[in-house]
Amino acid sequence: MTTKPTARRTRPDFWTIPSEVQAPPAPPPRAPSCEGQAPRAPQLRALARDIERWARELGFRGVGIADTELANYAPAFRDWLEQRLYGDMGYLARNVDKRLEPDRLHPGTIRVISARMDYLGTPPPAATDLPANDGSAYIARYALGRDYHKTVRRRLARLAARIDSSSGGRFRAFTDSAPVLEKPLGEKSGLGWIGKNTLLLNEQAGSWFFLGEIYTDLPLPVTPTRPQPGCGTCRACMTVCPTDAITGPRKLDARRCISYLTIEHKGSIPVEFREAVGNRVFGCDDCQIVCPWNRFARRSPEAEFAPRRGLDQATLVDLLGWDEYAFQARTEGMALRRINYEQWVRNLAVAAGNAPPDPAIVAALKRRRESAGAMVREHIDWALARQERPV
Ligand code: B12
Ligand code: SF4
Ligand code: SF4
Repeated sequence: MTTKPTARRTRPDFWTIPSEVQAPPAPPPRAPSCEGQAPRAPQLRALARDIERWARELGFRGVGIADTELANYAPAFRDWLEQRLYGDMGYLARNVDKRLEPDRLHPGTIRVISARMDYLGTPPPAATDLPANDGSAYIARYALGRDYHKTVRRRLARLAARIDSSSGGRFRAFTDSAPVLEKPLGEKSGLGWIGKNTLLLNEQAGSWFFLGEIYTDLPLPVTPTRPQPGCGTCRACMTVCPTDAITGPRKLDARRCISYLTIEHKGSIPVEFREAVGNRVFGCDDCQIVCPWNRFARRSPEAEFAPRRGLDQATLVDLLGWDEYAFQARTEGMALRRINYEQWVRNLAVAAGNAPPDPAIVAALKRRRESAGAMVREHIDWALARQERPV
């Protein structure tokens, strides 16, 4: 067993707790810990149980611990990169070794604690509740409330602080912010399986949840994994995908995915995909809406994920009415800020071109056209041509 000082250390500089986070109350004194020695197996088992309890108290609905061996996932990941299915997301092709070997990202890491936070801020949709071109604007459910990066990171930091004050060890918390293979790590830690739609899902909650991780050098016991029911013969997500982005089970051509086209992609949305984008103006949920396991999903108890400003009911005319100032003001603190105003109007224009003819949409498009740059203007012209075509 390696000997590790457990005396109070100065907090390592890689681990920053957001200023709004108060240090959690110190937990009650724990089982005897020999000063200056690494925790023993029974203590680590007790700690793993405590971690699960603390995580639940902090709003995580599932937590698991895995080792860092990701070699099984490497061929699929490298193959995906070699085929350049990541489009403009060049960051995915960088730091590959750090993704596949967690201790290269955070030296000393031997365990990863994965945690799941449910985000449905509206009642779970039925499999038939797909977005419709009826003049409404569809925003993916994960983005209707507060930016999850802030919420999940803050809670993970609190969880890490709690573990630290109880046990020592080194920690680093992530959510969607670093070269981390979150879904494979979640699968390894027993939080579910990676479905054919490439998302992590499980039989209790479906897939409407975020993932976050804490990397640590504590030799915590790994969560025993049990057989998962998996997707079986279902292919509903592959069939429903409007752009045929799921090119095989667990294989996503991101360049075709509406989530990529409306969020990650900065330039023009290729004309071949515009009709299929429908009224989805930020992200896409179709491959989750139809997933039979999402029948078991529940609304999230997190008030922070409740829809803001009625955005779950927004119309295209409402949103086209926002100038840049309104966009900045009304999306403050939300994941919608992942895109800029130019992308926002671009996406609205595509949705407007797919909406039934409506003079109010035409007028709103023309108003936005006055101040639009070349890329956005081309999308607006495409939309106007479709709105004004003879019936
Ligand atoms: C890049 C990215 C995207 C891209 C690409 C998506 C993708 N499927 O890769 C785009 C922009 C399209 C996207 C969209 C969405 N995303 Co996203 N995204 C990410 C990000 C940053 C990286 C994912 C990644 O590494 N992709 C690369 C591919 C190759 O990896 P992979 O799908 O995990 O593939 C592995 C497995 O499928 C497996 N595998 C495949 N075949 C085989 C075969 C064998 C034999 C084995 C062993 C393994 C195996 O190995 C592969 C390699 O690791 C993660 C956060 C993170 N850091 O992980 C969030 C993340 C995956 N996204 C998330 C969400 C919520 C979404 C959306 C639902 C948002 C929306 N509503 O619009 C959509 C869903 C679209 C979809 N069907 O995936 C959540 C998913 C939570 C969950 N329950 O799984 C994450 C985890 C963010 C978070 N912290 O919560 N996303
Ligand atoms: S998010 Fe939409 S476009 Fe992307 S894979 Fe799922 S159904 Fe297809
Ligand atoms: S829709 Fe079917 S195939 Fe797709 S992830 Fe859900 S269970 Fe798996």
